[in-house]
Amino acid sequence: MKPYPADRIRNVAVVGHGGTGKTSLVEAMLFAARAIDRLGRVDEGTTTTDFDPEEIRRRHTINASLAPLEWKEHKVNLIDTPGYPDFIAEMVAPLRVCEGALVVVDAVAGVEVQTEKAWTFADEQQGSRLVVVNRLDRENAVFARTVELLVARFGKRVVPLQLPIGAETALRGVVDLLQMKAYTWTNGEMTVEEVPADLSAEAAAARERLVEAAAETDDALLEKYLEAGTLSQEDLQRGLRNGVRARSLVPVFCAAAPRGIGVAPVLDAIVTLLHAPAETETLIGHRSPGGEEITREPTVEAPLAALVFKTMADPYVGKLSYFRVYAGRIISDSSVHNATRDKLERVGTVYYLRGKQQEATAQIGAGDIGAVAKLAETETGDTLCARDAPILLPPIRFPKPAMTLAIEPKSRADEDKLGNALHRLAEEDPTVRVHRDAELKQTVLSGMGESHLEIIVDRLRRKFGVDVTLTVPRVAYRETIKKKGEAQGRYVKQTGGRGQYGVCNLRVEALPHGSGFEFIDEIFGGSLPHQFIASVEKGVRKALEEGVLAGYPVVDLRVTLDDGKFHPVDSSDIAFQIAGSIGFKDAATQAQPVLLEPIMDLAVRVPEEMMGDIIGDLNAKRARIAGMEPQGDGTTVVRAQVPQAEALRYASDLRSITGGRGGFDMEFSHYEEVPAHVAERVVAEAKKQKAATAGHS
Ligand SMILES: Nc1nc2c(ncn2[C@@H]2O[C@H](COP(=O)(O)OP(=O)(O)O)[C@@H](O)[C@H]2O)c(=O)[nH]1
Ligand SMILES: [Mg+2]
Repeated sequence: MKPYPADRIRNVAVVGHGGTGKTSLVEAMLFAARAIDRLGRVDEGTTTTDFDPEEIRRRHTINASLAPLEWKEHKVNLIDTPGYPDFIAEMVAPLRVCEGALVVVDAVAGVEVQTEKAWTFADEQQGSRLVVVNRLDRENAVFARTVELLVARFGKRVVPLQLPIGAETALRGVVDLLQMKAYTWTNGEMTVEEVPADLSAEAAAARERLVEAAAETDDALLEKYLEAGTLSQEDLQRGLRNGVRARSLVPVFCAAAPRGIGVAPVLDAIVTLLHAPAETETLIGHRSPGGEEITREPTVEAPLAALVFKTMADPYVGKLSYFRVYAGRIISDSSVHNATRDKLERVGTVYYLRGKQQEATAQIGAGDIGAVAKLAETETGDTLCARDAPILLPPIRFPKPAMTLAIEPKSRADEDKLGNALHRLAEEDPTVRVHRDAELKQTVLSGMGESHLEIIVDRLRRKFGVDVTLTVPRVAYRETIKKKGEAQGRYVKQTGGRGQYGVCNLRVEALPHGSGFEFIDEIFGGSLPHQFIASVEKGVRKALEEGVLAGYPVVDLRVTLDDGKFHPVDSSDIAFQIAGSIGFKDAATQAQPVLLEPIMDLAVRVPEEMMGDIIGDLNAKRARIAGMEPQGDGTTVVRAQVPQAEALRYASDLRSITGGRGGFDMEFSHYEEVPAHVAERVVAEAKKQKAATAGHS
């Protein structure tokens, strides 16, 4: 593809709820623009942008992918994105690097959860948007009702720019309210016609609404409109464009993507209504994090400023970094400065990507999007720039992982490869975190939800040949004591040869939560030499690692050594360690040992009408509700403290209660005693586990 200057490029993220036809629309646009010569189908796994084996198998998008095309002397960089909350990172990043968004809505389902999320993220990025009401050829599809729903949710700035001709399977085309022309499609071929007579009154009324909306975008236009009662065609067009760019107007289009209906007019609108990278405001970055502000013009002559917005791990070619150039250009076989890491990067060949297809090019200039393989240091969100003109672009704000599961390798060979493979995958996906928990002897994987984590498991197998299973993570229980206890620890063996001799008297008592462990030496008159006192303490500390109740670490107690006996020949460090350990276990057993569990601070944000269900569910999870705060936007934040053991799958539970409308934040607060009936179960489980592992070895 030939290079395009920044005033002839349009970058557009195609976003919305899953199943609304985004991938089909992207495919249809590629086909309409002759960028591909065969129209692929999602249901056949043959589309350009759902090329990944996981996407083909699941029949839905998981990864953002690029789909550049040429339309009327312009280059349109479409980015197809997934519409599922688990893969939200793949929508957030494209919205960040595109000036515009196509929000695709299903003509039957209307505004859905991910439609709202996409809208909110587009608002945050201050992106212009066009709405496409797709799947209008389906049964029960009603354009007018979908528009009503959109207006009710997103306000009066949402205005139809088209009306459908025919409905459901009889859908034939669209009326363009700007040109007052009809476009119809037969076998994908478009014909321009007069507006059908039976639609002319409706079309006139809808056009009036559009003219009004366009007039309201600008005081001068409004004045003209109020004087003349209408707007000239040029003024209407200008008002529309300004409104879209200022985000005070969001035009709505009609489509049935697989049949080509409405596809070409959407491409026209992308070119005429959305702004070019060259028309964006001067780019602002920083010299260093939080440091001095610097600006950069969006031209190819300016020093380089580019943002890496996606990384793909590939076991063969290594990693592929997707970048958006804001200023200057990235040239094949050159070097650039990574301002985020303060490192020089060797750049090999740069590519244009279309789905999985790579096309090498000499350079990628301001406004355009491309990819490069094998950057050594660079990760998603990093800024690449000219070495002599450093600039740091604002990072991409990804949502925090919401769900954590433990990951277990199936075999020894899998275990060996796991660490590296996970590291590569975490590099690829900014919403994945991997953590090795030494205490619980497990590797935990955090992501956005269960299907996200399942996909990572698929990727481990397919890309790295590592087989693992996912399980609910273990909970880091603790043990403590509630009373005092006293015992003598004896380790005496004096039959033949070198003997063992160690005796110590220990007292244990509880300390307040959070105090940890104290060891007090109350030996008087040298009844034990110093070295053996240290041995006793060592033995006690070792015993603390595995409590008497269920084998969890013991905390918040004081152990006092007040007497002991030793033998001049048979006593040794090891004998006193063992005596200390035995003494501690006996004393602790008498001191009413109890189990402690981690308690989490939880904040859940949900629509008000779902509050009852949320609180009911939290009560069933042994939570304590701390408060409810209405947010003034129809949602309420519920604050609660909940035992971690009950909330390990909260991401899934919340999603099923709210249909994806809820969000939450959870973090560790403190440890608390486990209620007796729950503790019994945990202790029994721990004993079973221990017996099982003992049986294995
Ligand atoms: N009837 C009809 N089906 C469509 C239309 N667009 C997409 N589909 C189908 O809807 C399903 C989801 O489409 P897809 O493009 O994967 O949606 P995405 O999840 O938004 O990317 C697939 O089975 C498509 O064939 C349409 O305009 N009309
Ligand atoms: Mg898709």
